[in-house]
Amino acid sequence: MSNYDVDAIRADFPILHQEHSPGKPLIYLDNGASSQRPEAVIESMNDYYRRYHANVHRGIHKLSAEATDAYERVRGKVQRFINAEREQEIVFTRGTTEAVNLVMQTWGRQNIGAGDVIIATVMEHHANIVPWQMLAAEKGCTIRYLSVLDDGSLNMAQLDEWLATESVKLVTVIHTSNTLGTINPVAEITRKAHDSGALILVDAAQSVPHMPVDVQSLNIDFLVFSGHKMCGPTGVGVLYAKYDLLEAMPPFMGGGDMIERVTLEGSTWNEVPHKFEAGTPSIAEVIGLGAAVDYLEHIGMTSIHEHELQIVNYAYGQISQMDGVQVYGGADRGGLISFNINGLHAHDVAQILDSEGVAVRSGHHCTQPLHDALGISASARASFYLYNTREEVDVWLSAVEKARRVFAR
Ligand code: 7TS
Repeated sequence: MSNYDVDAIRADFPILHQEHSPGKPLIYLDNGASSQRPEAVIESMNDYYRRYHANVHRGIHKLSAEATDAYERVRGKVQRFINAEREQEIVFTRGTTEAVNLVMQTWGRQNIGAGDVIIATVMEHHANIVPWQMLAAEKGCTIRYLSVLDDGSLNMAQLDEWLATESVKLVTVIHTSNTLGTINPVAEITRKAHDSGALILVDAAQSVPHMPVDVQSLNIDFLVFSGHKMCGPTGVGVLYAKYDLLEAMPPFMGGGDMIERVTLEGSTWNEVPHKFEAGTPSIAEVIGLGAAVDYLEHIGMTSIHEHELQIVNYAYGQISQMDGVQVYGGADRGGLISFNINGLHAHDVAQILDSEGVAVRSGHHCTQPLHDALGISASARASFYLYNTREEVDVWLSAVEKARRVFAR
């Protein structure tokens, strides 16, 4: 893309302008775990703390009104960002993990019982497996996991079969795999789930930060993501759910802010979405998330996605040619690559790359069942974002090549 100015984007991120060690620039390729923040996000939080910090939803005074306005404005920004129909469909959580647990403990407990089936996939992050396992232990429901084919795609024949033969209440799927990079066909999966009367929960932790996601055109029931993977702060995430679902769901946590009236005998609940936001929320973090949404929209999610595809297609083309290097997943992918070098543990690979200034994650990336299915215990992963460059990919590739030559047996 001619008008995508990666140098200008990099200039917005203070953390990127440092040397990892003398003579070696920092090359940050661990965006799947957490991205970096532009100055505008950091500054928005500073500004709140310096100028108008007060609690939200409880004060008449000026600072509290200003903080409440800023906090609630972000709900509208997030609504527009994912094209939700109503602002009230946006619930702020601490992150993706908390959002999945919220759905499990409220909608799940109310709607799923013994004999019911939840369809998930082998490539889910633990955050979208463990809560459902907890529900299954409590309710006696069953979880079935779609297997992953050699090209990194989901076994859609299993989906058809289980939807036709089982009492499926929920289909839940990772949108972009944080390990394989696969972008799953969420529109098709949603259509099939709905045709058989099931709802869908999409784990969008690795998609919303990287490409346009439109919950209305996809017709998604529940969608979850985290602020810290999309240039925002830690400690804030989003649950999107259709309004009628939120209305019917019981509260998640009890406490201040989520009530309408409390007596010693009992309580009634505040309206949606406040019913799900008990206690003082992460105010600065929500404000920072709003600045992150502004920042990403200013660049454009389509442009960011195209930039990442250029980077990852180049990177994949190069690394998949290297002898003695295993790459997981297919050629068609979002902006990340998990790999192993024969004869080296992934942690050693990450350490060697770190000594070259290149930050990658190693381990199981919270996808142990997927690693089991791949027959490995760990992998190294380079995950790209809007500020990464082809030159950085080249440094990563030569560090991988060096590790392979010098250390692999
Ligand atoms: N779902 C997916 C797809 C993820 O990639 C992650 C975090 C989560 C859920 C959990 O998000 P959290 O913000 O609630 O922690 N993934 C990773 C990763 O790939 N490496 O470190 C964290």
